[in-house]
Amino acid sequence: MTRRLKIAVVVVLGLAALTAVAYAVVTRTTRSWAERDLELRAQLAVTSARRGLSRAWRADDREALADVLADVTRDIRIMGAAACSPTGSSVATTESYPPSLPCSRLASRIPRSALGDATSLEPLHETTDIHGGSVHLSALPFRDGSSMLGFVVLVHDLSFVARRETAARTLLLAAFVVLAIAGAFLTWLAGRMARRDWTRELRRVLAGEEDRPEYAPLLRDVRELVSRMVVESDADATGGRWTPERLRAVMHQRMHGERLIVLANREPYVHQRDASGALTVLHPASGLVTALEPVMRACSGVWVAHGSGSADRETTDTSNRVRVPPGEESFLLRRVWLGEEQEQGYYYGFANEGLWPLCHLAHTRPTFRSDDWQHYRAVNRRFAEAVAEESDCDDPIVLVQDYHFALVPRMLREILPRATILSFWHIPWPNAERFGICPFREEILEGLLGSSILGFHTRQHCGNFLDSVDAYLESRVNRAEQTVVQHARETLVRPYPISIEWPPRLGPAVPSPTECRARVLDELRLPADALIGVGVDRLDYTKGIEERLLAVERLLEREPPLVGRFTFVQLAAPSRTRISRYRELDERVEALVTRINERFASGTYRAVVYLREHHEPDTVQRYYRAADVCYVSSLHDGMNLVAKEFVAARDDERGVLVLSHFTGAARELTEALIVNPYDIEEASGALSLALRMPSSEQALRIRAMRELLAELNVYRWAGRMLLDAERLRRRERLTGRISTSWQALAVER
Ligand code: ADQ
Repeated sequence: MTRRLKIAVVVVLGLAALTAVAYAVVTRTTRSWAERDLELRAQLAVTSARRGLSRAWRADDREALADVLADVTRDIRIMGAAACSPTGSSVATTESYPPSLPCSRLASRIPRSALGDATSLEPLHETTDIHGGSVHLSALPFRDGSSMLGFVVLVHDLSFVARRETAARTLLLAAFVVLAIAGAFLTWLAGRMARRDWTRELRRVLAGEEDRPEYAPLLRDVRELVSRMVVESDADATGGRWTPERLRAVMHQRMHGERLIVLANREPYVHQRDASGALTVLHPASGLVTALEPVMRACSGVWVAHGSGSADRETTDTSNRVRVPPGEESFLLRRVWLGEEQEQGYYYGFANEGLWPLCHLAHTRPTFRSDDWQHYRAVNRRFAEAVAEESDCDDPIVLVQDYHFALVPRMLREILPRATILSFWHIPWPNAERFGICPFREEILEGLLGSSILGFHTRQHCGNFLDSVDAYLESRVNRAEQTVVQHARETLVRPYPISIEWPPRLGPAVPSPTECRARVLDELRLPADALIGVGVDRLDYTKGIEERLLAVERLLEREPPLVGRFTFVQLAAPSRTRISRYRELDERVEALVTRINERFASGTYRAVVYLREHHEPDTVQRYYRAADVCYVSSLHDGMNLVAKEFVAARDDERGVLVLSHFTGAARELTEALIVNPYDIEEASGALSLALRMPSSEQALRIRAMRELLAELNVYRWAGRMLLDAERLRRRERLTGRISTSWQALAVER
């Protein structure tokens, strides 16, 4: 049944019920009015015939009495009348008086006072049925002075009441039909007029002739849709899905082949010397690197990052540069060196003990120290200068990445006022109230507003940022356009949900899912029919690793047959271990794993296999491809690329993703089993469901998610930002609005 039909049925049923109620009320009221009317009429008829009745009754002249009664019954509604003695014997009746209502029957029902004597009779009025019809009878005591002669009975025909009721019912129904038609017509008319007015208003607002705040959300959606359509139409121009080739073409055709400069704290390749002294290259466990590295391979350019590896210095040239990826060498990595104290204050202190917990709702208190802030500022300036050194023109395109560099956009704009600065905040942005607890909030906001475009994963994070600017800065926030104007310069604030490369770069080195499974079973000494769950994370308190393990424990508790058969493998790369909160998490996870394993121990069986170390991409892929279920349980996460990587790894269309509602990914991967990670019962239920899910359903879900990832890949993420930047550059060039104020500001300094 369609929604409209349902509404119509409900309305009709409602009207019918209303009519039935109204009908019952009207019938009852008409009847009681008619009865009351008859009682009064009976009283009146007897009173007017009182003299004749008294005379004939006293004289015991029954014939005369019958005549008087016959006079009374001349009223056509009175069927008959009778005069009865107090004891119930008939004194006189009219011819038409119904014999089924003898005086004797009525006498016993006439109410009397407690005295019970003949002087105490009281009137009786009632409606009764005779010969299939309804009559109303009134038995009225009749006295002559102080002596009670008896009672006079008047029987009224009630068929006129039935006729009145029928008339009232017909009238009521007609009134309802007329009202319903009139009501429907008026509603339709009002709706049409309202729609016409609304459309006119909306057109005026869209044309910019009127400013109506209540239309702001709608306008924002329309504008975003239009800009998305423009991007999509650009897509058609160069063709289909976003690929590395298409991204490269955008750079060459639209950005005139200008080289891209990426600034990120983490470098994509870390050179290390292992214990034996051999040189190794490590791929860091970082969502940012996972996303940005394919973009750089496609576009080339230079990646500016902190050189953190033990062999980083010896592998760079005199300008602190090295070509990467090893063997491919498609872009440059420029390393910036930081002293121990600087790294401590800027990276561990301000970025990871201050901003990280500030932006994640994961119950860890942010710590802000002014020393850390000084280091953060100094290091941001250092990186801004390094980016400027890497720039070979005065209007480079710079991609500033993440919360480590909130001040860089403004610093860079002071050095290069014409630069196109695209900043992306990889973690959530908190609401204004929470952001307000940061003692350096104004400087951070001002820093970010040096960007041409500022991107977040979700619309909600964009909204939170605009609210924060509104609350703490002197600036003009345009919510409809999603822009902020400060120092006569505009920053676009937009959602660009990040993703992974597609097609996934599994490469020949990664064996088939069957081989991966066989290898994992062998490595972990598991039986052939084992069920495998997997979790892959940096060891971070935002990832909900403890909650995940508790859900595994609960699963085994509620489903004992899984004990000995289900094993959960947790890959956890140690992260930020110089921070006490991370060391504490490390200990707690270790203790939890031990407790769960002891609880379900039998023979060599371990419920949880905890692989606490960094793993190279091949190993991570092997576990993704071997697993029956992957559980991503973040308590709060910008996007979470592990969820997307798992789906990408399953080209066999098997495996189930259980995904926390609090990740950006949950908005896109809706075919995953979405759970609240805090709700251990719900999460363990989802794990159980995942392990029992038929392979046909697994395939349907994974296929749908893979199709989505093929469309919304990281090349599209970068492409959309670059196309927006290109439009901005074109507009600025055309209108000559390259900020003079910033130039002036730069000269002043
Ligand atoms: P991260 O917090 O790093 O990213 P995520 O997006 O899940 O989180 O990426 C983690 C990456 O590290 C994945 O590529 C994963 O394969 C890898 N990894 C995890 N554990 C590993 C291990 N033990 N060994 C080796 N590799 C491991 C931040 C934000 C996210 C956002 C990304 C990208 O916190 O919300 O999705 O940036 O914007």
